[in-house]
Amino acid sequence: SSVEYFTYEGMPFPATIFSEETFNHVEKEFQILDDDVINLTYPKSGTHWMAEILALISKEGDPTWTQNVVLWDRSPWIDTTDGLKKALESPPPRLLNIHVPFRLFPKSFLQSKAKVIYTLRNPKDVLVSYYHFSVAMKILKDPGTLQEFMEEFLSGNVPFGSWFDHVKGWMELKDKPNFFFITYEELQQDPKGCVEKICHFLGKELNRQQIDSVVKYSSFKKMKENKMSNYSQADDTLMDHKKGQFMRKGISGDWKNHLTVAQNEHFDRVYQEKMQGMSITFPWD
Ligand code: PPS
Repeated sequence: SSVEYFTYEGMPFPATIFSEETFNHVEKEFQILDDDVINLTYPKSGTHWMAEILALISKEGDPTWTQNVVLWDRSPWIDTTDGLKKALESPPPRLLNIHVPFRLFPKSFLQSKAKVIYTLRNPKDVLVSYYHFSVAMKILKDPGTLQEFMEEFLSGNVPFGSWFDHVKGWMELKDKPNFFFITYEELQQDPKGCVEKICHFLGKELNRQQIDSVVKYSSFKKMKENKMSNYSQADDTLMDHKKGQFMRKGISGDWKNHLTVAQNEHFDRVYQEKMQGMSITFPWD
């Protein structure tokens, strides 16, 4: 299929939902408000999961909102043209999603008290998830084989660029008091403990029952059943629902079912080279 891409700051983007004008506006003009909560991720790292958790926390675990309003209306993606428009029309307090690297993030953040939650995921699982997503999304280029897509991914030639640059750029902020980072793997291992930590970070004290409800309704199973969160509402012009499901597997380590030994070794070499000097260790290291 012929899908039109444009290049912004060295990264390729489909022209259907992104634009240079939007990226520019987001970086230079968008006003982050002190009570904004920002869900920040590299694509396929748990954006929807965290968006569901944050929406449920904001309603003390009551699922009415998440079951009646589609996820991207509760928490617009401000780096898309439609999402930016929605965010600008939304009354505070806002929940906002964004995928951009630090250098393209709203500059107004630096003077604000807004809280940012950065979720990262094992990049091998990100690769596999991104690959399947690209197969099903009509607005993304046909990824070819996994081998071909892996090369593009490792060199950062995919929407939102290099996973390595994204993580390295954002990790510089890790000690800021209004920045919280968490991994998809920790969320899997201890969802309750993670929800408690997120509540604490947000200054939102929920009781035990409310915490349990957040965990329950943000589980993969519940989200897969919730048509407001499972992507089934995505327009046919965006996604070919016959070619794949957004709520695909929702597990850690699926890369083992997809990468060959040689591909895995190659990935490890690139990872080591790009991440050397990082002082943080991740659950997959
Ligand atoms: S996007 O398009 O960038 O916003 O995608 P994103 O939401 O970041 O990532 C999609 C992957 O997250 C999985 N997912 C979940 N895993 C566990 N629990 C819950 N509740 C959950 N919700 C979404 C989703 O299945 C995608 O991962 P894969 O590996 O493809 O299954």
